[in-house]
Amino acid sequence: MPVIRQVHGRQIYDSRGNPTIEVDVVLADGTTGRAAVPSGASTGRYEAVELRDGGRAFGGKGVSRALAHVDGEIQSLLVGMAAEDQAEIDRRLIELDGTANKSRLGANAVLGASLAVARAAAHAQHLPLHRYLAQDGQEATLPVPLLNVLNGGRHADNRLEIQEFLIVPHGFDSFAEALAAGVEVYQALRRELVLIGQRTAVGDEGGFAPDLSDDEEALRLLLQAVERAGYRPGEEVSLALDLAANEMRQGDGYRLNGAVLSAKALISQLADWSERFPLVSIEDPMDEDDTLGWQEVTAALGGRLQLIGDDNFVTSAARLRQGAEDHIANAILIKPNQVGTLTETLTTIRTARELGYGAVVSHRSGDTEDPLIADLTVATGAGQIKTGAPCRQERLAKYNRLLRIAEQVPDAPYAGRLVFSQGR
Ligand code: 2PG
Ligand code: MG
Repeated sequence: MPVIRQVHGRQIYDSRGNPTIEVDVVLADGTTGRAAVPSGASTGRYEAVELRDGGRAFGGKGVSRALAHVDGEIQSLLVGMAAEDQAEIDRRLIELDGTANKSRLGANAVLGASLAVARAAAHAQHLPLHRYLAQDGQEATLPVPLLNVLNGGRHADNRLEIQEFLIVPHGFDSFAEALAAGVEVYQALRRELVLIGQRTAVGDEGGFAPDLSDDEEALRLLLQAVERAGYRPGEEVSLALDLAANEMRQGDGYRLNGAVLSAKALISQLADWSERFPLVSIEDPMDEDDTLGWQEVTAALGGRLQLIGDDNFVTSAARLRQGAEDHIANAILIKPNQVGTLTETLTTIRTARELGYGAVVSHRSGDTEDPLIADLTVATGAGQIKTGAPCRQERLAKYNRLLRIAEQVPDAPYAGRLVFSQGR
């Protein structure tokens, strides 16, 4: 395998029009690998740190300091190393940074380099990235898409407190059929919104952002859209939520529909919804630091719903292990930029499997045309991907990439019935 000859970062712009980083890695024989870094809005306090410039330009979101690290220290470290030594490269990157949260070099700088190295190595081996990333013995699996079709919270300028209302087309035989169903439900939802005189403008993740004030009405609309599109709710298409409850926190409680609920009252509300709607999964039902609330919601609903930890686990294997000890959640959201290297991301997915936790690979609300998480999801057999509505090309880049991958691995199973048995 040819060694790394050059590492170069450039400023590009993400789907919200904020600067972000793209990195090119060039090997001695001219083979290249490129990767771009996404960026969140409802970020967890424990995430690895994006290095931003501060100051006036781009509202402080410039990335010139992070880029200087890519072309400087990171390039000096990586030149001469073998691109296929991913684990060693990531170990050295972590060491070079020297902080617990990658705040010196910036997790954006480190992740861009880490991912671009993997792409270069895959190209050098003439393998599609999902094949190159496949871990020993891990069979490719096409994931269930969790499509965020109604946006609220920090992702839209409406009154919905809950950040994401998702549809989950699990009851199908292939990824292509499942995605097609997701697309049809999305279009049916648009027609429903027009009928009730709501706007059909979309939020950051391509979901509609109608000016509803009642979060339950959003669930009703989703259910109606599933039915109008001709699918059986709960059997073919189910529903999911991401509360992103950090953002709903008010004092000791949670803001919902103009009231402030205790954790207990919020859990009753979620339990009630899970009986009246075909809900299969709830992400971040509690604040990242509300361990007690998390324990209560897991005890109450963890037996029948997937409960995903995002802001509390931040793709960290150590935080996930702690969560398992505390009996919190039964699944983890996987966002490579929350942790900062590819190797740590893979380790966390493996840890989830060992602990019997589900793993849902995820985009960020600010994302790019880079579809890398599609390959990551297939390669690791994670079984679920959350990458927005079937709208806005930075979201479709991932879904479309999965359609192409599905043709390359015709024998790979679709995870739908494996992950969600009927209604779970
Ligand atoms: C989330 C993500 C992605 P953000 O909360 O799960 O949907 O949002 O990237 O803003 O953290
Ligand atoms: Mg989330």
